[in-house]
Amino acid sequence: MMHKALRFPGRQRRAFSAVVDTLKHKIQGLAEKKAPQLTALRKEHGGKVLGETTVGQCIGGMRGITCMISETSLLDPMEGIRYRGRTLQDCMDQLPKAPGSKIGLPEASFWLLLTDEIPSDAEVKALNEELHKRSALPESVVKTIDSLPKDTHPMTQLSIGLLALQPTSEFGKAYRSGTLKKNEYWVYTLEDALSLVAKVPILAARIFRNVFMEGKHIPSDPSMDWAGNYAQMLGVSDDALFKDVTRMYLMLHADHEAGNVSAHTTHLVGSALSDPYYSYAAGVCGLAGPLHGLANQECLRWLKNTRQELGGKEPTVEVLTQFAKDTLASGKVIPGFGHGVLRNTDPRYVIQRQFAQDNFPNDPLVKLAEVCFQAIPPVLEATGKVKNPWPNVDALSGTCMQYFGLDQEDYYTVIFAVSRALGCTSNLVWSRMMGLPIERPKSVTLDWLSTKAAE
Ligand code: CMX
Repeated sequence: MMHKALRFPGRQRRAFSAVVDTLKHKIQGLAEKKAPQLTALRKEHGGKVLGETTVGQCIGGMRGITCMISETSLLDPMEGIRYRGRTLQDCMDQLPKAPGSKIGLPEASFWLLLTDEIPSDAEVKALNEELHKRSALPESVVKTIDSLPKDTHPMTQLSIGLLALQPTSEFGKAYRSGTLKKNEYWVYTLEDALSLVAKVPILAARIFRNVFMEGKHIPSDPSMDWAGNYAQMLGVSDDALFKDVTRMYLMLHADHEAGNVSAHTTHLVGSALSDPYYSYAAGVCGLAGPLHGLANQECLRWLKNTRQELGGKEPTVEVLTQFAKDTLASGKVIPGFGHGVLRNTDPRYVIQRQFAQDNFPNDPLVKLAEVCFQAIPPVLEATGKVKNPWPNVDALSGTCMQYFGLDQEDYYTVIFAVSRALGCTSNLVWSRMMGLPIERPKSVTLDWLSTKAAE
């Protein structure tokens, strides 16, 4: 059931600022428009077959099985992701921007994912002010993070930090109080989503400065936009373009429908009514896998190793072809290439490539990545098994960051996670709004499959 005509609880109403009220009314207004659609789908078309599940899909990671709802974005194999129907280039063009910047603000994409509306400049400003108000980390969380051994991987630290924040969950507290009604779940989920999004860059910057900058921290600047402030807290470059590259990174990685590992994990854990901190901490653990988000770390490592082996020689397609073949022969994947759904060059790669070409085309790693773009797809195609030999989002994100001095590749997936918080938490709000139930797909044994296959 899509929850409609919700009267916002009085005590919550007093606590919310005007911008949160605006967000709630926009989300609720959209939900009311969609409610008849959801009801009709459930009641009149619940038995409609969407496709057959094959033995191959059951063994093969459930590829292509349509079995989940994500309202925030939709992925087309050839065109790439659309946030609420807008391509990423539309988002770059249409979303409000920081003064002097050409990049659509990621926090504006958060608004878009939540409401299906491009926010006005004033709405984004108000949202930023609200996020700043919610951004302080409790002392207990600061202590937890500061006490971690510096060789703990930054992604491990991030998931620990998110779990350390869990006791602040408004959803968790309200649920425990025993008075929370089902049609109020989404309001408290939104409350947590906003606080989590507000705090995650502060937490992520603290981890960076603890691990790589001897624990010397840079205070948050409440006059700045969400991503620009994160960039200045990282403190690796005063170049205004570093803020832009961070904004671009955070806008492009925000959402990729709900079937990928991090989004699906967040969605699955949230379906048990675990609060957004539990759910997204789990999603971050999934993002930390080398076949998913960690590929950006692996990709830069691969490029750096390749450059070292080149020993100052100009990279050529022939040499890179051989390096790619050697990687495959050693049993490893080539990071930054291939995709579970996309069958074309990832538009997120295309936008980053354009940014690099416009701003620092002569950087040695950018030049190397360009040669990779020519050399690697034919090598992957020649294996005869890789379904998409083209570069994905992770092929260039690290290269763009290292140009500005952020060359600690072990940190790259944390930046991905700061961004993905936007999409994953927006999805949680909409899952609770739609009243989606606990997920429980069916698993079978090999013997069961063999019997079925023989029928
Ligand atoms: N290098 C080497 N082999 C690759 C490959 C790559 N970049 N991409 C796919 N393959 C291999 C697969 O490992 C698989 O081999 P086996 O049959 O021996 O197991 C075969 O080609 C078929 O795979 P596929 O159907 O084309 O791709 P999958 O849906 O199974 O996997 C992905 C998708 C992304 C995990 C895979 O392309 C890969 O490992 N890429 C490198 C890691 C990477 O960049 N991941 C980031 C993806 C984006 C993100 O989530 O952030």
